[in-house]
Amino acid sequence: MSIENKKANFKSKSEKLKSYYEKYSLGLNDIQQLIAGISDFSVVTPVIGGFSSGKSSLINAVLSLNLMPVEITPETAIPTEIRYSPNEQCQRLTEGKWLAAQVKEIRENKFLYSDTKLVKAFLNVPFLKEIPSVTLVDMPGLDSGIEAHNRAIDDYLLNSLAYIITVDSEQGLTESVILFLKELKLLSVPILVVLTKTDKRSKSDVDAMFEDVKNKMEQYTGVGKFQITTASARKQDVEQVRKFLTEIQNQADSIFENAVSQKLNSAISVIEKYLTTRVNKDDFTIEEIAEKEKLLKKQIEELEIKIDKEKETLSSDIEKCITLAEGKIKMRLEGSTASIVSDLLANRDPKTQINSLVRVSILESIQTEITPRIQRFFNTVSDLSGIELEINSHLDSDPIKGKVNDLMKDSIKKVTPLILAGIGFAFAGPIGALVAGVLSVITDIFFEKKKQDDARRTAEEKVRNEIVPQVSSQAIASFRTSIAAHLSEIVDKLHESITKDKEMKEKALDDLRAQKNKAIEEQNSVLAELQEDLSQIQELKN
Ligand SMILES: Nc1nc2c(ncn2[C@@H]2O[C@H](COP(=O)(O)OP(=O)(O)O)[C@@H](O)[C@H]2O)c(=O)[nH]1
Ligand SMILES: [Mg+2]
Repeated sequence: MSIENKKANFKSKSEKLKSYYEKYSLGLNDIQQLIAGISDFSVVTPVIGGFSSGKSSLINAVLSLNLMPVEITPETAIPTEIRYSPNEQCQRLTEGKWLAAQVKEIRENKFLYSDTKLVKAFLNVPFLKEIPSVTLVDMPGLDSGIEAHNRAIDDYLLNSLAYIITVDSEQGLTESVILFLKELKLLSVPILVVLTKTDKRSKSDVDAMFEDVKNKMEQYTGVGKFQITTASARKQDVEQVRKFLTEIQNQADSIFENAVSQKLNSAISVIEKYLTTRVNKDDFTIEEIAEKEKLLKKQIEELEIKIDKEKETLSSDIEKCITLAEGKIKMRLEGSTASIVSDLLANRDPKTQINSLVRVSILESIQTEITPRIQRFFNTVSDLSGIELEINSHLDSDPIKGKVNDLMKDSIKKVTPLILAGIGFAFAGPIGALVAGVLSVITDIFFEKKKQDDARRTAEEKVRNEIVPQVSSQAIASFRTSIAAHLSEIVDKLHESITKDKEMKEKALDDLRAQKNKAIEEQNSVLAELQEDLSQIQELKN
């Protein structure tokens, strides 16, 4: 089945499910979100590499289209999403609003980065038509050194499902790309490394560079974690890149299906629970129902208290993780003193390097320490809710655990780039000033003859005694704030999801009582209808 058919299929199932939600007056939020996400789905694939490494030229060659401006200065590059649509149209995000744009304006690099943060081009060109579920993104250079660009890259870093990395075959892997690779190592997604501009070098030089980059990639991201190929935009030699994108298109199917069927099944289980409660409690007397309702309310109150207690444990656990993360950042920065010093001595701003070291440390801490603790919290809470709220034995084939797990994975995945982006931003100001200060001290000493050893020593001291401690403490402060804000968001979501479940049971009981009071003689036909709806809904399951 093609992905379009799958989308249509999921959409019609979800629409059907929605009509049942409406029929029984259940909240429509989740199901509406599910439906919207189905039509918008795309595998976002950014093209990432150093400034002038040939990203835009590669995209143009792959599309056989003169779309992206080439040879532009790093600070004018704007992230541009390119995707297939039968109806061509472009948009730009300017001062928070989406405005119409023209292909010509993109090509002529008419927008200013200062006010336009993102461009989207929906195009009808033959190759894009072959990869309708993939969104290519032309990114600013990794080493543009512009803080806002770092943030743009962060936004795509963990949200992307595939990556193309361009490496100039005349340059090889640069420091900024290596730093990025270390971040990528922690994710597992398809990666294609492209050695660009091969027409500029002899075949043997290209071969040697290919081996070198391949070995380094294996070292930084791991064997088997990437594909590598060569390309020349000038000679239109980009077949391997097209092949990679076509492979992504083929996988898009299963990526999409996984994500959507999980959500659809969890929406089904909500209404399933509601209808099952009504059907199974049908032979209860009105008094029995009232009693069950009372019990349920009491159990919900008790559960709230227990969840609050678990929240406290979680925040003290997270505090410990933050302390550990601070140690990690310090260690990483200290371990890189020599390379920060060499940046300073060469009068280069070490901010990109520092930023990336901090990001890697934080990402590692989120993945290896914070996530497992949140996981434990989620498990404990879902256990509590399972035991405490068990009303009737045939209700506890409860899919809540699976749902809680998905919810957690989903939340962490969404929140991580936000946390990382927040950190890059927070230490741009004061740390930027600190680094600039150190730079000027160093260059002053450095340019006095015979004082180069002094300069090195001074630089080392400044890095150890000023930059490392200040960067770590500031990064940690913003990490702490950021994690607190996002964590409460995640926890609230969990809370909501558990409460929703219980509310569903409450509502079922309530509606049931109303139904009893209304007309006992209508019972049989109502029951038949409920049972029919239930079996219809169960047939929607994947
Ligand atoms: N000879 C040759 N030059 C290329 C090729 N690809 C890009 N370039 C040149 O490299 C420079 C930077 O390319 P561009 O696509 O703007 O790089 P970006 O900054 O990574 O988007 C431009 O002068 C391009 O003409 C190629 O395949 N062969
Ligand atoms: Mg470019």
